[in-house]
Amino acid sequence: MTALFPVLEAPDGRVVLRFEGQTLSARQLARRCAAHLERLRAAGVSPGAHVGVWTQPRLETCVALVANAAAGFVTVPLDPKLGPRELGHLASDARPVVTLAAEPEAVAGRLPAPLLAVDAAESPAAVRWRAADRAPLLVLYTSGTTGLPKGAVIAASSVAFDLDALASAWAWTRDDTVVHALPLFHVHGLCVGLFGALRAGGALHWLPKFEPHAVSAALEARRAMLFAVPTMYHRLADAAASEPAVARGLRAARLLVSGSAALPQRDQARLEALLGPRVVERYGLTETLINTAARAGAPPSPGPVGAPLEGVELRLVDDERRPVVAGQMGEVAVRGPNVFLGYLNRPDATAAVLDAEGWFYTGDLATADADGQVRIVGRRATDLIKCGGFKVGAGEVEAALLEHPGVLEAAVVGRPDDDLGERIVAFVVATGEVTPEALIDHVARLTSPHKRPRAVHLVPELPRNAMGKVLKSKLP
Ligand code: MCA
Ligand code: AMP
Repeated sequence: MTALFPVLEAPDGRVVLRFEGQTLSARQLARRCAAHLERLRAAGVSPGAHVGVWTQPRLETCVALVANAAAGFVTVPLDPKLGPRELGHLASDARPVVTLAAEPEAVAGRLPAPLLAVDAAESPAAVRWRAADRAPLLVLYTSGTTGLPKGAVIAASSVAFDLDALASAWAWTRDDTVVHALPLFHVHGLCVGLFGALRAGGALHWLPKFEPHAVSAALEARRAMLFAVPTMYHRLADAAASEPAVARGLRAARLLVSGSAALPQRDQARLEALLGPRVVERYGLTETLINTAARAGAPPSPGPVGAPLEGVELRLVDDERRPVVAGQMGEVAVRGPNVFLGYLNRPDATAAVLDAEGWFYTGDLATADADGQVRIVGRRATDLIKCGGFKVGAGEVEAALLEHPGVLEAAVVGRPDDDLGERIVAFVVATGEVTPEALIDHVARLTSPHKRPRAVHLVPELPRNAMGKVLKSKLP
């Protein structure tokens, strides 16, 4: 079995990481990883332990994530903007034995586990890198329709398998630089972006904040590949329409890849008119990593998210989980080495989505062409909202609203939005004087700010059926 990042086994002087004018060669990265691992061992932490990593926008964050992955420490990535609600849950659920931060002072006291600094030290010590086996690599928290987020446990072998399949789909090699401006606490930015670039033996240029000029300049500098969510492509299309430099940078890219939510046809068409080549889409979930991808160089076909990756089985099923007749719409079920190990401490939730034969039920509705091209057409649960590529459970936002003393009842829905895909909208029955702005700020403080409603409507009552259940379809 091979190592997760072969590039660290015989590291050379080629640049593998770029961030804000700083670079690290493979050799420097390997030495920084070795120093990091010495630090963990000195703190009494052994491989297999849950280690929290605050994903602050710093080069050292990448080093901590790579070192943990390469040496068998199970990373629980922590969004520095997590609210007290999510943090409290995570501390008792994942129980990290230690947390790591490039800027410890910014997150001190936020979790009970001891906090270690990740610095720029290097060590010449030889490291035994882990094999990409079926043991846990990551615990990634993902929202459900109700309750608090669940920790999806991802095996190293799943990440290795999925990245190799993507590399083959996109002819991704050590000559490629990936550019992305995604957070490092989800599959897209962390697994596909950071780990993918290193597994291919190429480089990642990570931008701490999404900004069209910075993205296009980074693409142009190295004929790079761009990984981004549809909201970013929407904003890039706006910028490219009025600013030639942005269009030039995008045109120089070797491959533009969109994922995490549906790329609207309108933005796809705008980009094609401006740039020529189409943006390729791929489809995945936290629990399965990437399942399907449009192949680089394949003839353009608007709409589909591509065919299943090599080694991934995909079928469409009805409400009883029986395969649908060819050509009909059904729920996407997938099986393969990419599927996760289960939710941490939640056998009930795992059993609800993963059957005895290894099929994972995604909740996404799709159709498939005769040649296997998959087209995502909807979602079974209306209580899941994809806002800017972040999955947000309506129930989580409702629970946060109900913690405000001025809120009596709350119902949260996703509404179509040209920029965000879906916008989080709340309908609230208030007990007294409370403004929509105060409620938005309240949710942004209690949870991650991206879960905040973009609009709050104060209403005298919520529509309900005879049983008293809120009828979200009747909301204005
Ligand atoms: C705004 N902010 C606030 C408030 N309002 N802070 C406190 N209180 C408030 N009321 C802050 C935010 O924290 C943020 O700070 C800044 O203001 C702007 O926030 P926002 O308006 O939410 O940002 P945006 O412009 O709407 O962001 C768009 C985005 C973002 C950049 C596209 O949505 C994004 O990064 N999306 C990526 C999601 C992703 O990676 N998904 C992958 C999931 P600051 O600027 O400091 O941050 S993995 C997945 O889906 C599967 C596996 C797959 O297929 O990939
Ligand atoms: P997450 O749990 O954040 O990993 O989100 C996974 C969900 O994102 C999937 O179940 C889909 O609903 C959605 N998704 C990801 N990629 C795409 C895509 N290319 N097109 C449509 N939906 C997507």
